[in-house]
Amino acid sequence: MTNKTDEGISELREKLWQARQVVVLTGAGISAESGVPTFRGEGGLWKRYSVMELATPEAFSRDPKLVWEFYNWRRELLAPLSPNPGHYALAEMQRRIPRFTLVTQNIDGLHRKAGSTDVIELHGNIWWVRCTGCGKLMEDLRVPLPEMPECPTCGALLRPNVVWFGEMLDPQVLNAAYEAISNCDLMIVAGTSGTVQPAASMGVQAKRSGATVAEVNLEPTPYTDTYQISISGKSGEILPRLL
Ligand code: BV8
Ligand code: ZN
Repeated sequence: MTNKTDEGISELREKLWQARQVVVLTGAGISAESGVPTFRGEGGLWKRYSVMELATPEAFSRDPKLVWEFYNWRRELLAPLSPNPGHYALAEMQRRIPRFTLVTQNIDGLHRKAGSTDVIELHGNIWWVRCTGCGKLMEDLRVPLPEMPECPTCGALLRPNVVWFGEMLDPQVLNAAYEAISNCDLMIVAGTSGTVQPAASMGVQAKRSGATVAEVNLEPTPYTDTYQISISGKSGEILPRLL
């Protein structure tokens, strides 16, 4: 007897290979099976650190050393981790589906590591730093970074090139995401609790533009009843079964 998950997977697989344009939006849940702590789950970041306190421009201007300690801790944790079958399945999907856009809230860089290209990283990337003085952007894989890393060009303090709470997302990044979302006929929302805006509303926006939206998550989210398809389970197991 096929359970709800099997039914959901076969329904989604059929839609996926008929779709004209596909968008996938991922959150921390897609990296959980790689060993990356999610924000809200067991052992999640939110429990150990008040992310809302630390991932803000106010915290950085008040105590940049503490904020860098937080990001260096995450960089050290992330450095040895690898993509999981969920990341690889999305990279394979991109190779097989002509009009495919991957949008992620994650800053861990694991989608790129798995071979996905042109990933729309809504909240930036923890492996990139930006100069608070001259704005210079560069990838810096050193683990750990110096306590107060300085710009090689102008000597000013560097910051993680991520979007903090209360900060605007890069308008070009946001437009690229909305462009794909408003034109897709299928959107998969995988591994996100749907709590942080503006990413959380993207599935509803796709549905409003006529797309079928499928959610892949371990647990229900505030949007589960809104989406046409909802598959409960691990993204690392479900996404490869769509190929
Ligand atoms: C903006 C980068 C507006 C940094 C992140 C009050 C005060 C301040 C701000 C606000 C406020 N009220 C609302 C806001 C806006 C705020 C917001 O939405 N806050 C929320 C908390 C209420 N948003 C912002 O500030 C954004 N900017 O709105 O600007 C503006 C307007 C005008 C002028 C100025 C400004 C910027 C938000 C970006 C913040 N940066 N990350 C860093 O990481 O250090 S957010 C960060 O948290 C992530 O990127 C991600 O977006 C979010 C975590 O969510 P998830 O990814 O969903 O992870 P979570 O742990 O929650 O859930 C995991 C899910 O996976 C679960 O559902 C679980 O069941 C599932 N799962 C687990 N394992 C698996 C699985 N699923 C499948 N398989 C598995 N194996
Ligand atoms: Zn500089």
